[in-house]
Amino acid sequence: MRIVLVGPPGAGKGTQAARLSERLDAPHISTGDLFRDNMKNGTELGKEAQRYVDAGDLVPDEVTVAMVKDRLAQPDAAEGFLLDGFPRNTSQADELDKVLGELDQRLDAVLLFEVDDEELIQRLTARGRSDDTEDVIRNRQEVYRRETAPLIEYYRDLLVKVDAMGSMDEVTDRATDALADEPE
Ligand code: B4P
Repeated sequence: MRIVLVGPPGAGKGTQAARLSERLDAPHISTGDLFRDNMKNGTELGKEAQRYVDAGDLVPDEVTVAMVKDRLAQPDAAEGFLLDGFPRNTSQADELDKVLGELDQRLDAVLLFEVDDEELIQRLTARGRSDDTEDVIRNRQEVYRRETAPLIEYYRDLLVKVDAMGSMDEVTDRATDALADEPE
């Protein structure tokens, strides 16, 4: 299956994508992880991304889209994937449509993870990644509302809502059940 995961920062997209990747035997492709790997290894891409990630802003589309295109062209993504953190705005979604169209592929579902604002802050503060400081979290939430939330309308025909409150196991079960209920 070709699945996109959408949700506010801290909703558990990365957590659930890793688990669903095992259940569905499809690669987990996370733009956040790709940026963090590049930053750790000091690549040109990592240097370019660093200031945006540190501030909680979106990395420019041209950088992000090129990186995702390369990743989707790898052989392990040919039969399906879980795309975590991409697209994050409607112009990235248009680019994804184009890339998939060129490969004669299409998305099967867009999972939307829904969590209360208070719970989001608690999860991120407890994790304490370098971009999990209060100011940066607030900016990421604002960027989500402004840039990413419009994807809910964009993907209305593919949207599968998942209640992402509760334990990680409960959320994985709900997401798996919701996907199983989707028509082929
Ligand atoms: P991401 O890495 O995508 O960060 P995120 O949205 O905060 O994470 P996620 O929702 O996956 O939360 P997680 O599972 O980790 O992006 C980081 C930055 O990269 C962005 O700010 C941006 O700068 C850049 N970027 C990424 N994609 C981009 C794009 N397409 N375009 C431009 N820029 C881009 O969960 C959070 C915490 O909650 C964890 O500690 C987890 O253990 C915990 N948790 C999860 N589920 C839980 C549960 N059920 N109960 C309790 N805790 C739970």
